[in-house]
Amino acid sequence: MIDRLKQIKLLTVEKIAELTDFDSLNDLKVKTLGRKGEITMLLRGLKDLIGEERVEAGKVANEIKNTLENLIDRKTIELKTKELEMKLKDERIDISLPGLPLQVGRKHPISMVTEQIKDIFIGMGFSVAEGPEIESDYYNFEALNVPRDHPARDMQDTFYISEEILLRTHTSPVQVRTMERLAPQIPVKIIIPGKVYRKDDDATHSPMFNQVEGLLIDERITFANLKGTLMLFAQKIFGEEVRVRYRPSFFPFTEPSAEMDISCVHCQGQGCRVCSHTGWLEILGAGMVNPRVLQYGGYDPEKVTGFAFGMGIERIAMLKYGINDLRLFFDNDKRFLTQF
Ligand code: 2NM
Repeated sequence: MIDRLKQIKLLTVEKIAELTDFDSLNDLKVKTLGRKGEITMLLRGLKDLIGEERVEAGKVANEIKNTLENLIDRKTIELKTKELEMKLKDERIDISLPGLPLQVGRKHPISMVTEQIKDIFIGMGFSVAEGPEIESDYYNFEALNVPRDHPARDMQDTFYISEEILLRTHTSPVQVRTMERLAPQIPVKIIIPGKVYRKDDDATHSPMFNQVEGLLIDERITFANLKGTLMLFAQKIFGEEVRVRYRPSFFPFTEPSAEMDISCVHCQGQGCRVCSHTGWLEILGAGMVNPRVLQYGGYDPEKVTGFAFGMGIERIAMLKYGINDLRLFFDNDKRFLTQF
């Protein structure tokens, strides 16, 4: 029996050394030391032995049992440690790996130019006012001296929500609302930036675009005040060297009305493709506020006068930055937007 025990010991020690996984080690433990294991079975045979041999065999069997148990315990720890090491290696997070770059947005060129225009007029003492983009027919047309049968009200040009409600075609309704709110206080000195809507859509017209309009009402405001203010504006936004000229024009809400041109920013007035060989570029409309509009706003045209003007921001931005296609503003292409 002792020989058999020693044989089992040798074989088991060898197997333990070879094992690489936890489950097989457990199997081996059960097969050798378990309730029906080889050593346990042999120990049961002890009762058939007698005297010295029985004592000796019992001693050897217990020694071997202890040795094997120790070996298996040590192997268990060894395998568990290895397993943990593998798991840690697998789950390791490489904190030195560069992260995904955060895409930081930029100010849109239209917002940049809007802010520049606002800054210039704020510098001349104007306040900034804003108002609704969904307007009534009254504020968008009626109070601005655009009568019922005026072509500007045509379904072709305007987005109607109902007979009376529409998307504003200019920011002028905000001027009227501001006059109503302030009258008869003077001065009224405001600019209104904002989105406006017209029902056309081609290479040079978008159904939504941005405008800045301005209004100054006070005692004895003249066309000379208009000219000086807008010339200063042109030189601040396009550069000191720019020249301006005024041409007569017509708007229902101003009388007299004019359009202001600047000397071509591309050829300095020599004549080129950009200015259609005239040397001049139209940049805004303006005029003395029509007395009827002053009355609609609650002001007495016998006591005060005013000037007003309006410009398209996309057009100013295109001329300032040499952009040749209006649609670039609305495409959201970062290659374009990151150039400013
Ligand atoms: C323009 C041209 C001329 C204008 C007039 C008014 C108001 F409300 F005071 F009558 N606001 N804006 C005006 C005048 C706008 O845009 C080309």
